[in-house]
Amino acid sequence: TMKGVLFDLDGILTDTAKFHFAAWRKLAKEKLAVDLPAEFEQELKGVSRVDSLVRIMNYAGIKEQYSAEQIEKLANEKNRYYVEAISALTEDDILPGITTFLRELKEQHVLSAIASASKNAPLILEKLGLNSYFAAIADPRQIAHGKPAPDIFLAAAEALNLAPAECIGIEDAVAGVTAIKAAGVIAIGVGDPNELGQADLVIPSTVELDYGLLKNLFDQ
Ligand code: B16
Ligand code: MG
Repeated sequence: TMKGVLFDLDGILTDTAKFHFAAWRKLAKEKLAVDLPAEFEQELKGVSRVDSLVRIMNYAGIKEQYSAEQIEKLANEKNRYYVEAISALTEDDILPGITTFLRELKEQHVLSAIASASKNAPLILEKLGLNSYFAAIADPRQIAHGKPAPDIFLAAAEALNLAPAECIGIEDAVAGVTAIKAAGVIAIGVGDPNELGQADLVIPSTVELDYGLLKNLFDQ
């Protein structure tokens, strides 16, 4: 039986991608003299902070000009812009259907955990007022490889004391769906089926999420 649900955060519980991207755009423009095209937003979903910066530098062909320390410093700077932007988040920013779904899982004694690449996950959960629904938050600082590697989903299942095969993972990013499948977990993608085709089930939006849907998928 399904015993746990492993949640991505950005793009599943709340839509923070726009804040991440605005912070990267500001940093790129001000500190790197690089204009990021809108299409780049998609590419950075689920990708860790430093890896995102490296992607931006590679895109601009300037990666070789920066030391690891400078990269670290610039990444911290981006985070300051981002944290400022998300300080205004409230429960009104929870994506549609999520609170009802979390309540339902709790009633059914299915455990929920966070498997996010974001080091800001605890802060965001607190802002959204969703802390009490989660039995565990996997710590991205403790894992060797970010998404698309399976590490963060394996860590989230382990934090619930569950085997990966007892869980379902939910993601909005291509790198995230790849990570879920690599962990041996059943994957639900939220978004475009052409992009997230690797998932076991793709739904257009978070409103679709409910216990019955997950149970059917798990028992298939
Ligand atoms: P931070 P997720 C990811 O969160 C975001 O999608 C990605 O854009 C971001 O760079 C990454 O977290 C790291 O976030 O800078 O806050 O540590 O989608 O895995 O929940
Ligand atoms: Mg995401």
